[in-house]
Amino acid sequence: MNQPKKSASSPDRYTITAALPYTNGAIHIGHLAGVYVPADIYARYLRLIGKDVAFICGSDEHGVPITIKAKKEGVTPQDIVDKYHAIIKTSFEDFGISFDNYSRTTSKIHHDTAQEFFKTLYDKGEFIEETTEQLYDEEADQFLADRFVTGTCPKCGYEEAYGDQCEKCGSSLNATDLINPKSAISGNVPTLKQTKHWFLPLDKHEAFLREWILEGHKKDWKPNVYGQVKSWIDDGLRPRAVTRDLDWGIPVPVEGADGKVLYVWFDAPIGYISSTKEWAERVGKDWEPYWKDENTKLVHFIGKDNIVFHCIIFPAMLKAEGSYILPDNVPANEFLNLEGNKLSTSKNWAVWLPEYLEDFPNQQDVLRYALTANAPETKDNDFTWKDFQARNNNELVAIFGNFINRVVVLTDKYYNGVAPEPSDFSVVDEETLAAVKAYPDVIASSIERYRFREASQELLNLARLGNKYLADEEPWKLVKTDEARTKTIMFVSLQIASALATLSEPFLPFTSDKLKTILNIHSGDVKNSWTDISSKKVLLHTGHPIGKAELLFSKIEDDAIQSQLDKLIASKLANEAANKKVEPQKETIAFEDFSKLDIRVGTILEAEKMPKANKLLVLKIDTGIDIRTIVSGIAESFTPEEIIGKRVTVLVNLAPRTLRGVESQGMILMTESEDGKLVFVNPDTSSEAKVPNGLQIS
Ligand code: B3M
Ligand code: ZN
Repeated sequence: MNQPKKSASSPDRYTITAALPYTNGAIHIGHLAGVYVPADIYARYLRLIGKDVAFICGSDEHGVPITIKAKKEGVTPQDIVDKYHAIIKTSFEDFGISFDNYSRTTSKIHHDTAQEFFKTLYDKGEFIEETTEQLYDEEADQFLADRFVTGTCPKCGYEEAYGDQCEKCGSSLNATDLINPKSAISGNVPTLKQTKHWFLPLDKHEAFLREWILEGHKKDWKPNVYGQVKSWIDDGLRPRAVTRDLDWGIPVPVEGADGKVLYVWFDAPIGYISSTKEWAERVGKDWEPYWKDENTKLVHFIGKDNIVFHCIIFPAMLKAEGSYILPDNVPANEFLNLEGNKLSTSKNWAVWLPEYLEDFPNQQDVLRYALTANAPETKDNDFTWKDFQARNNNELVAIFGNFINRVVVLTDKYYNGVAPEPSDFSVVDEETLAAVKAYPDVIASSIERYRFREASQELLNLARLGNKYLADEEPWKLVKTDEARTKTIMFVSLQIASALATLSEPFLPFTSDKLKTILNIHSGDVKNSWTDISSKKVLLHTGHPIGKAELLFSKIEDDAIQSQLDKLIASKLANEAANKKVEPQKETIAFEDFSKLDIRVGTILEAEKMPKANKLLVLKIDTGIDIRTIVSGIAESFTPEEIIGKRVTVLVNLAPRTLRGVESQGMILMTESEDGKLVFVNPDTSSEAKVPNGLQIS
């Protein structure tokens, strides 16, 4: 088959993929904000404008983290993936992520598809077969690659880089690149052992990647994505092993590959293809156009740590295979932090979706909205519970919900819930209706440029417009004096409410649904598409009956927010306690040794910084026997001013030592507090008594 050509016109068919989550834990807000909510907004929007969409995802069930977790818990990797696949799939359904198919990479269709793909490249001679020395853990009797090995990143010096990638600088690595490698299984220093593998020669595809991305997508790819890709290509691409010596994964389908499986990053992106096949089979479609027709637009939604795999390795695989289209865009997001700290599964610094739903039942849209309005689109961003509360109370409740509620309540009260007949439109009415008609294009333009934050704010602006219109026109005052004018105002307001019901769907699918039910526009001739809002004269006709008011959003009180913050603090403390490294007690000493110490209470008379030394203070101490100089290494914890006059405990018979040319005649006793701060061993300040020689211990 020939490499398909790229079409410039707006396509009718879209294949939208969202990164396949690793099946070793639940989904948290970082995943939702970075990948799944933006992908879902995009897919829902495209369906609303009538495009043919395949929105594809599934569980990534191979890879080292899963086997490590299984080992730790004493269960099989299959047990782990079965458990988390179910949890993750439910979370996506709960949050309205509208995948057309959610598959898993342990499925037969995926194993077959991935093996076939490998076999095609193998038969075409697209791999280099090579025996090289790889890291090996003698004790565990196992080769170490990917997350089985950590060490220092050769690019940025980060000390906990993995064998396939540095999470600090994003570089993709080979395990043997790591400086000071250490086995994640035993902690041992690995040895080297020969083994045969198949390599994809990325260097061979460099020219194509350069032309396709660096020249072809300079303008339309996000700067963060383009910049990362450019720096990798400029660094020079090297062959990359696509097989591993492991027993969990997809067997390498060629002779002489016993005990070897496909590298997880080789099989996982093929998961997009196999999941599309599974979907097509289920709904009776042909999968191939979704991956091979030049009129299909392929878009990968991912987090920034997956850029290299989606922009370099997978496209090189697709190109080498020859019959596939390439992604049109890879709108990767940056990372979301939580209350100022990096989200972390191992430190339990996260908001997990199942827990969120327990604490905020039926409030999926609030989280979707807060994460979209504050999405890490161009830089890392922080999620705070205060912001979440403000987005809900000040925007969803006070603006969107309030507008809808007033329209529905007043229509019910004045007209028994039936849309009234308007008379002449005023200039304001005409302007308002014209403004409403402009919104679909404004929001669409933001969505099509992957600016979901901006799009969500435009949606809110439409609700603002409605609120302002009602506040300015005051139908509740006019109803007593001008019946005709009141009807017109309510008619216009109902048009705005109707537009909101449709335009909110990509962002707030549950709310949109509820609103359509309230407005009774679920079906029939009043069901409006995205484009109808601009083109139809009337969205909701005179005489159309609507339902009763129902609150779309409710206020979130301070105590609900406080309890989330308390939860986070509790998990931080638990984590610190679990990781606390207490120095073991030193060797026992004899009383005779201790009694040699001459410890007295002194007073600091003077203190100044030692020139050119960050840590040292030069002190003048009144020891009760004399006034002497002591050099103390406490300058990073105390300023001279704050310790002058302080009573301190002094070891006076320590042999003098010269530090930076100053003779130090003794030592101030210090220790560390529970939280690791340097503190004085304080004499009892109420007593003027000198601590006797040898300290009375009884
Ligand atoms: N499983 C990595 C991740 O969750 C990964 C994505 C695969 S997409 C083909 O970060
Ligand atoms: Zn690095």
